[in-house]
Amino acid sequence: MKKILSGIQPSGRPSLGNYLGAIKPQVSLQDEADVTYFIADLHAITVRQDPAELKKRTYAVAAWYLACGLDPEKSTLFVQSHVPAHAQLGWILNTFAQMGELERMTQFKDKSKRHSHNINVGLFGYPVLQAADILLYNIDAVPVGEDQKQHIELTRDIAIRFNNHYTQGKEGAKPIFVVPEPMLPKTGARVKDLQNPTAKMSKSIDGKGTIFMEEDVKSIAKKIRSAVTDSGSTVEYDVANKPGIANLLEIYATVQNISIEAAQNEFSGQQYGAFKSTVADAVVAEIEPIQKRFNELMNHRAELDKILKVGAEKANIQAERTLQKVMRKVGLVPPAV
Ligand code: ATP
Ligand code: LTN
Repeated sequence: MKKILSGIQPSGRPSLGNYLGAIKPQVSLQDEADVTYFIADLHAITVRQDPAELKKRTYAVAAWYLACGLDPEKSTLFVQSHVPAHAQLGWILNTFAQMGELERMTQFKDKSKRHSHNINVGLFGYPVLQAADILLYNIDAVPVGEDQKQHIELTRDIAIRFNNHYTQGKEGAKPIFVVPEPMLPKTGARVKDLQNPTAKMSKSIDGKGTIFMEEDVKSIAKKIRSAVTDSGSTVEYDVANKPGIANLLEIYATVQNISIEAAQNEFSGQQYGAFKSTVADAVVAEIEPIQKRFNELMNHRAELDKILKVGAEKANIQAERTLQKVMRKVGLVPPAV
């Protein structure tokens, strides 16, 4: 079975874009692969966080994935800081990452601009910790958005460099790390802002164009019914000329698990008003039960703690195994057992 892993930063409230573009497809992978998801709290602190908020968001990410159907029996879900090997391998890999290559990382350049008062060493080394996250678990594929491709490339470079260093000239020596592939979303639901349908729906814009997963369903329906469309009257999938309608068709198709073509056929001859109401009802029907499960889980922290503990125990076993192997290769004396 293919081994898949991804990390989710516990920042902000998830939007419908995060759900349709990341959470839903990632959860569905559990039926075809051995999946591991973790909450990247150590990555989150590379920009200043409010401690109480960080704690709440960490639980919330776990609760969203579980509410969306992630099955802790089939998959592994844990908090990054609960598995010390991430930070430990991260340190060792720092010695295999070059300043020059980290300086070229687009995310580092962007974040240094946005947080110019706090360009800390952790922010610079962020991609090395990400490499450790992945390489600890012999991962084949990493489902990520386009923006993370560069980090996966770097992970591959570090893995190959490390493997070569410790196997070169050694007849029959096996590579230490599995070299992972990035896995870009197949269906590629790119949800657009409902008020500005040529821009992506972004969780950092709190307006009428963004739907938050936590939002009251009445408000969700209202936002969809007042989505910007165009002066025409036919429900057609035409991204260039009818971006608002195309966005709603994409949202509908993804929610219903049908093709865009099938969605378009369903609405042929319908008025925009009726179309938007049907999309609103479908989104609410999908989100409402998820919200209910989310709220239940958030009110039962002990339950969440238990699931995350089991997840960290599973992760620790594999992570420790890789860390010990790496320590031996490097020449660090492993602690006696
Ligand atoms: P921000 O708007 O603050 O930049 P974001 O909403 O893009 O944040 P991220 O934390 O960067 O959120 O992304 C988390 C995941 O959600 C990524 O895999 C990203 O590709 C996906 N995602 C985010 N927005 C959308 C969207 N509008 N449509 C589809 N997928 C999205
Ligand atoms: N950098 C990623 C989050 C992340 C991650 C990972 C993703 C941290 N560690 C390991 C995949 C694999 C982000 O900002 N989305």
